[in-house]
Amino acid sequence: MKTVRAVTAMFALVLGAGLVYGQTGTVSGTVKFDGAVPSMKPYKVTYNNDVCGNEASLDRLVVGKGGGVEYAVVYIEGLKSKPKQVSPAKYVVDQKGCSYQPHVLVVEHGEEFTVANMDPLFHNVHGYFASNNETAFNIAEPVKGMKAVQKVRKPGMYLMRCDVHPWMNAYVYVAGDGYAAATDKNGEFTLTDVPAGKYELVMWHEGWDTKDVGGKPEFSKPVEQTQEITVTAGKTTAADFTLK
Ligand SMILES: [Cu+2]
Repeated sequence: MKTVRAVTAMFALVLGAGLVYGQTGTVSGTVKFDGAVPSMKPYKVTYNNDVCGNEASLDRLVVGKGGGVEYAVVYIEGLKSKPKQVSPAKYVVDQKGCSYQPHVLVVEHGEEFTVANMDPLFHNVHGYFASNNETAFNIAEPVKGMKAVQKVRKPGMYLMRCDVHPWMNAYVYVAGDGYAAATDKNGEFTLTDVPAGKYELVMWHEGWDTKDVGGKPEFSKPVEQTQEITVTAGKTTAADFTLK
């Protein structure tokens, strides 16, 4: 076992491409909801019910066992780009049953992502810069099986909505430097290979208040929290956030 580790370490030294082995650490923690979780009213679907069902969840606040908040995005700002992974993940958002899956996607290094239509009906994927609500992209996907590849060069948060089904909403966070993660169903996140140093860690949550404006849900402002962290080489720094 020790030999394997030593060999792995040697390879990391050689393959690190300028990154000296041992000078990075991990940041890991949770986003939890404190107190009674507000109940989220489902959206009443009045057409395309055969595919979309009769009610749709807006997925604005998803809290699991123990209060863990899914779909928060945690990121570090102001780092140089993370070394590319050997085999980069494929980033895909499916439209299935008139819902985006996953609800929040983190795309690293400005890679492209794919939006796929798994439904036998027309979806129109309308992407907005979340910061100012201006259109970033607009893709019609009239047929089941259609896939559109999006290359987003500007890092930041994007909101996707469907022009046909107003309840459909999802977020894509394009992490320019690669140090970002979405929380899982336990509210947990992990950022790996972070160079040792002091940083501002940001937690972003979309916010959960909605207002019905002529049948289209309008969303409240996102919640953002920051904390200072110190990343130490070879260690894991704990960082927890609380929503209430
Ligand atoms: Cu749609």
